[in-house]
Amino acid sequence: MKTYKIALLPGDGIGRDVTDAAWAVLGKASRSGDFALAGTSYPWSCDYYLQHGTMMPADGIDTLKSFDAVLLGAVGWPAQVPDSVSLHGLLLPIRKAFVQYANIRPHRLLPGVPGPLKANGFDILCIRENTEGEYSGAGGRVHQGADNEVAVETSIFTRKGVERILRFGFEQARARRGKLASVTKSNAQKYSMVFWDEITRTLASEYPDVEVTSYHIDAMAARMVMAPESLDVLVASNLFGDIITDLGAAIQGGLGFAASANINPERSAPSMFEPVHGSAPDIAHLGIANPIAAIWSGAMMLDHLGEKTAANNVMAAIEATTARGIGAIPGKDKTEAITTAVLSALG
Ligand code: GGG
Repeated sequence: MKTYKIALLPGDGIGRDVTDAAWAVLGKASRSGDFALAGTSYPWSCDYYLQHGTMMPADGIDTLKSFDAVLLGAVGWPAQVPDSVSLHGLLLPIRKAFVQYANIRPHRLLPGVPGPLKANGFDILCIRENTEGEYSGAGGRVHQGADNEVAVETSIFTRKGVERILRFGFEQARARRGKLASVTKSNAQKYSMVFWDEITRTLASEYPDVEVTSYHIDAMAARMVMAPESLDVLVASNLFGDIITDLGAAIQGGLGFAASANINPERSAPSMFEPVHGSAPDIAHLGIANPIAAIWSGAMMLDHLGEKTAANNVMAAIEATTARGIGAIPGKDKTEAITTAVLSALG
């Protein structure tokens, strides 16, 4: 029997609540499949930072290398550690070190979930460039505290980075409904985003079966609200992808439903799976966080590991649960009740 080694990084706040829930569901899914999951949990988080001065140990990346996948909860506890420190100390270094350049975020309405829009027939796959762009971490500050203080943050777009994420998007569009929306702001950002548009046009000639449209990020935000059903696959830079996927989460009923996968498509290193939401300190450990986004992220992990039947079973159990109204309305059901319902729907 195949055993997959999974590194569990519950992180902060509700990350811990939802990772426990997802792990219970994945455990049951594996027991009915022909495989096992061996989890090792690491306490890397803002608590860890307060004790050690770093979000993870110096050999943290080396430690994770030996795993088949990473399942992460959430990162951040802004009352104690600035968000920029926690994000750049854990989540971003893992994505970069493991070349998880494709952040995949599916947005669709689960059965029973009352979305905020009238037009509910949508099924969008957002693909966010995950290793460079606006989150490259290149920049600096000078004259700190003085009147002439300056902060500079440079977005880095490489031909290799842009080409590979767009190619990934084209392949996803080809496997879905054949429509790719490339999202930039190339009227205002005349170097990086024009570069992105040029590469999109070049690659489009290799994918004549894919209908490509370029949108500016502001127009895309409006389209996602006004006509989400017109969209299929979206590809965007790190920052734009981060923003439009919170919008995607909102139109699918809330962040509690938004799953994500940080994929290394070449499989040269582990991929990482995490709900889109953050640590939500205001509701941490109250037992009211919706675990569906984390469980769905776990299903994406099973799919990536090649356990398609188990992944489909978990998705079917999530859908059966929300169809019964359990976990469908944000804030209505407890974490435990939703988890129990998904577990029992798994059979
Ligand atoms: N679930 C992961 C998490 O904590 N996300 C919070 C966040 O701010 N993420 C930023 C990002 O995805 O780049």
